[in-house]
Amino acid sequence: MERSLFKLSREGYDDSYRELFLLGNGHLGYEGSLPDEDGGFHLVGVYDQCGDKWRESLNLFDPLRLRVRFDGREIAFSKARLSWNLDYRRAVLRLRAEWKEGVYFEERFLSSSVDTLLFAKSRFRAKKTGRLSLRFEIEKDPHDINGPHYVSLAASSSPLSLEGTSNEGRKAKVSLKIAGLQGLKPSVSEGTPLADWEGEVKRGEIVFFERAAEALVDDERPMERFISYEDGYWDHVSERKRRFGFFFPKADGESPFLEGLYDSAYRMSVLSDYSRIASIPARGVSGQVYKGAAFWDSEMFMLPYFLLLEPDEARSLLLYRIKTLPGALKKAERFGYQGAFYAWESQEDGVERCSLYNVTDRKTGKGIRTYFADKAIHISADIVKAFSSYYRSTGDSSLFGQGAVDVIAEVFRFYRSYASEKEDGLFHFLDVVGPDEYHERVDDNAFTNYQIAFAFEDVLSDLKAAGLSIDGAFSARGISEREIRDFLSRIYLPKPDERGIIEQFSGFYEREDILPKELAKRLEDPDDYWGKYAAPTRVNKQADVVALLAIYPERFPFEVLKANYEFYLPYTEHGSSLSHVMFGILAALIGKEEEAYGHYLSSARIDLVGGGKRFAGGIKIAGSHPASLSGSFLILFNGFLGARMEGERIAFFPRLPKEIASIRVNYYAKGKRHRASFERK
Ligand code: IFM
Repeated sequence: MERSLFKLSREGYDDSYRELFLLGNGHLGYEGSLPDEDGGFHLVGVYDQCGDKWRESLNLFDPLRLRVRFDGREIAFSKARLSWNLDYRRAVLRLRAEWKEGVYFEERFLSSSVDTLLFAKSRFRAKKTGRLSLRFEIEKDPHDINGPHYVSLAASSSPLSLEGTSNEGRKAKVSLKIAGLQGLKPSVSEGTPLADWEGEVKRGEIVFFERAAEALVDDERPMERFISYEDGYWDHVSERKRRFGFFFPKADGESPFLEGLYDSAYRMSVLSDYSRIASIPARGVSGQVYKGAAFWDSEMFMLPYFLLLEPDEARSLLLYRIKTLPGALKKAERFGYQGAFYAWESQEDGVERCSLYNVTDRKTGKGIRTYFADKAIHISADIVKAFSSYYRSTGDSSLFGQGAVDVIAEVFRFYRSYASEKEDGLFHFLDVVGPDEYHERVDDNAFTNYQIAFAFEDVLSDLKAAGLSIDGAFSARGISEREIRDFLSRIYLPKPDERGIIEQFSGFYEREDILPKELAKRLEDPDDYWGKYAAPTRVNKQADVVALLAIYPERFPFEVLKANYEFYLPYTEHGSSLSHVMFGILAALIGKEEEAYGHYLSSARIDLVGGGKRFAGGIKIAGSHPASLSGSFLILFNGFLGARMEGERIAFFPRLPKEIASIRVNYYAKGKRHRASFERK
């Protein structure tokens, strides 16, 4: 294997580099922007609402803004010959910019050991003798989607810092220290903290400098001493090695496979920060798209990844759901139900942030009524399933005693209040949205009904296995084990028909039988919201029944897995990046390795090739895709390697596609680290 696969190199610049060369440490994200252009410094877990716009995560002031002048003339980075190089394992970005006047080199990283610090080390080598001027700034206008978020700013030149107070009264402060230059002149100009340096440079002379920036929220305390780049670097690199060395498997095979493998490992490694209890936003640390909120992506896609590679992060994702139970209780009340109805778009407090008009019409700019917030009820069962997966994978039952049982009991109360008992004596879930969001307000969505039944069955047996009495755990809410079991046994579960196909929801077969390619012709603009057109048809946004089968393959016969994969694939638009993950896992399980490999590449390389939709109607949805990236590892692990939990260990039944020659994966099972190697025969 070539060592260069651990690096991502590109020449030139386009706007997509902001995402391609994104740095992160779970708490912060920093875009791969040019030093003299708007940079993005994103914060996870702190939100703000400006007027009646959507509440979204806060962006911070960019402390690495640098303007270069030579002999009095600005030399812009966009005019330079540029080379970029991202070291995946170290999460260190190097930028080289060359003009006729000189060569600039910058190396930057967001610290993994102290998650509030950003470092940069630079040098300028003059190609001519002349006067070099450098202006360092803390940029005061972060580019927001639904801002502005700061109602007041306080700038200081000593130390260089900028503090903003948000609409909601949160304080965010970014400070900058510059080392290595004599005669720096700090000042504040029109509210921007800056520092100027000027000097004569001879041809061949090199000017060195370093910057350390700190981003603090509210009463977080600043570091007491200046940390040099060198010290910061080695702390960061050793922390990366300790925590994330495990994320990078050793592999051999075709380049697209290896590129996807390492790019996705890198992007997953910049998301975890279990020192804080927060979930991972659907767009990771890449900013405000989807309001910086967490979705079911965390439990159904990312959690299984972290269970294998960093169980502490998986635990943190679940602690976040325990912490946000009050928000889920409020949401249920708001919509007239009991118990816990978790938010479809969840921020730090678990309050539902998904708007009832969550998509806008591209042409008119008007909101389109969507039913994700009030009808995507599977989210609560997804969370119950995640508690079960955590226990089964780690063997750690401590979460049950730390609030998980309350979550499970309240979610049960929610479903009991939502269900409709019909003449057949069964409980039906009517008027819901399943994973395929193009079909809203449908009855008995198969994924939803099965997920509720299976997640509870699994978690009840986990509670038993952990030695907890179910009656004891639920009695405070007046719920008995008999009652739960009776409810579960009477949930309507749509059975496979004679062809083995499970109807996605009741009445699916009556919808217009048309394929996505044909439907696409009805769109006025390729970025139109598909839901408008797909609803009366069989066209699916993403895996739905297929998701159910990929999550619970052992519960269905092989013929059913195969029949549904083949039936639903042609109808699926893959309008969500989540879709290929579930199709990929299932394809591998039914022996279609080559098709699975296609789904694998679509998932693993999505950020590398700038895949995925950039707009849904008038709403920007671009950014990083952690559910898809983590899911690609699940296609590999559960699909190609055929991993299955057997008692205390994971057993493998590998079937590698021809593009993968060999692979050595690391993983956790029951709290212990393991390694397994596979070679294609
Ligand atoms: O959670 C997903 C949803 O299933 C499809 N739209 C995007 C969301 C965030 O990734």
